[in-house]
Amino acid sequence: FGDGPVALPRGGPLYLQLKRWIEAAIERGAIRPGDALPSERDLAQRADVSRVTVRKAMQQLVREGVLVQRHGSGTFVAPETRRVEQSLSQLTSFTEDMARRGMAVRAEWLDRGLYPPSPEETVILGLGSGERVARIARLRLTGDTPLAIERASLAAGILADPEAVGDSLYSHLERSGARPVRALQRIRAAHIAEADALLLQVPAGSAGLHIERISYLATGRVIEFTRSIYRGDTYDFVAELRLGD
Ligand code: 16G
Repeated sequence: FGDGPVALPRGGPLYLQLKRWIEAAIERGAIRPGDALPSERDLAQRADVSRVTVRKAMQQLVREGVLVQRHGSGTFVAPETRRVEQSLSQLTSFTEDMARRGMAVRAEWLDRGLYPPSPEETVILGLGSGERVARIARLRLTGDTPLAIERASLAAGILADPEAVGDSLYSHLERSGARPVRALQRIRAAHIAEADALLLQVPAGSAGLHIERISYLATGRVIEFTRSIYRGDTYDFVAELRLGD
């Protein structure tokens, strides 16, 4: 980043010129993830622009998740998040996926309990009349980094006590002889809405992947209906494709 004068790239409004200059400095590694940016006043002097211009450039970069602001201590380049590569051809659990990569996982419970089902849950899970639904909603993290929010619904006949689920839903199901063997998964692009963005620690409106999984027992019975939102900046879903007949 240096400490000499800042030569702004030409063209467009000043705050955008400064924004581009900061982005370029991050790109060439002159300032790294986690590093503090110079103060507003210092940057304004060096680039020969007003502090309002500096603030505007920084605010935009904070909204885009490139910079983070910590009250009282300044503005920093956002910490790098390691991307996770996730195969689309195997039915695995979050815990298993992360364990395979040597990443420690943690869950924060957002909700778990038995509820009267929504019409959608009744149809998808094939619930009998009067049967309740077990809902478990979790924020899934590795260390301090939130990766996804998962909201699973299961028939109460299968998961009578949602409180009994430990760290892994699939291990719990396995112990009760009800681990799914097949699943249909639908992935869609989504903007992360404000409440979820807060939990995932990304700016509201960031790119996310909305994933729906319906999984089945060997008998063909639907066991799980899960809606998840994964951070777009941390996940790559990968499938191997082969030439068909
Ligand atoms: C995966 C599944 C989710 C399942 C969970 C079980 C996706 C998008 N979702 O995260 O449907 O409920 O694994 O994980 O892959 P657990 O056994 O660690 O609780």
